[in-house]
Amino acid sequence: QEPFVVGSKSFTAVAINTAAKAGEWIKSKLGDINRVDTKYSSHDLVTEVDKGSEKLIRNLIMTHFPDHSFLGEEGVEPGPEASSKALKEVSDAEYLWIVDPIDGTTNFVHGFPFFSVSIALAYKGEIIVGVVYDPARDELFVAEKGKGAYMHGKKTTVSLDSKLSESLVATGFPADRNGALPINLKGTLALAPKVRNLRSGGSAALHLAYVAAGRLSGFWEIGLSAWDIAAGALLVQESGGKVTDTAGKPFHLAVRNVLATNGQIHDELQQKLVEAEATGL
Ligand code: 2AM
Ligand code: CA
Ligand code: CA
Ligand code: CA
Repeated sequence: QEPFVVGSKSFTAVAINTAAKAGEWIKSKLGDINRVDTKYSSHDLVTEVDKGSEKLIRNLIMTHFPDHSFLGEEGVEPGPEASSKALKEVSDAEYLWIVDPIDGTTNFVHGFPFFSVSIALAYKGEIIVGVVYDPARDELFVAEKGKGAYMHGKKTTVSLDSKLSESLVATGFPADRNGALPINLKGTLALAPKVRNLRSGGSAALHLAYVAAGRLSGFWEIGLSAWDIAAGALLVQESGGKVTDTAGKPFHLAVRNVLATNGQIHDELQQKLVEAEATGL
């Protein structure tokens, strides 16, 4: 069976249209938020726009593919245990849509224009379509397993940097201030002097798209969930890059600590992260 198409409906076309519609709606709500709620902690925010975007995405996808399964961030209880459990519950789905309705909610709330819509489709546990849309810049990143990755029809390829000292690298500071943040800070401390410079934009999905497009040579973040990473991981792989967990193990949907690079700097970056974790702050 051809996994990309059922009948005449292209999964990728639906993913693109849905991400574009959701993104446009989100953009129209920028600066027009009535209420911000906290989820797990005061660092973990959610708005009506997150929920509305997920509802819009879910409705569109389920209208096209009613027998597919759907995993969206706002349909899951907050916290790392709940997100792992939710992924397990849908792990035997044939077709599973994995959706982050706004990746970068903190940015969205503050009017910092770096956030995205992330939509991935997995077939028997393997990601086959990944779409990340940045509505603020109207940039659309699309990948299909085995068919490459594109930004508005132009093939994306990872950067050629082979030295950390010539690499622009991004990370994300985890919302979990007790476990994950100190680990990330050790990595940050170890890498900041080694790389050309560090960035932290606040949308894991968009950082992964930037690695795919060669704008960043590497990205790592710990304490993420499948909806943050799924689409972006395929973008990086299909652009010639490498995705593992921060321990260097192969990427899969349950990975929470992600390292994505152009391939060239992967082992060195990974080694530095491992060394850093073993040191004290
Ligand atoms: P979100 O905006 O969809 O919540 C910021 O470093 C990145 O971490 C964003 O991609 C953000 O996604 C993600 N993230 C994962 N878990 C989070 C949490 N509990 N609180 C805030 N951001 C989180
Ligand atoms: Ca969130
Ligand atoms: Ca997210
Ligand atoms: Ca989100």
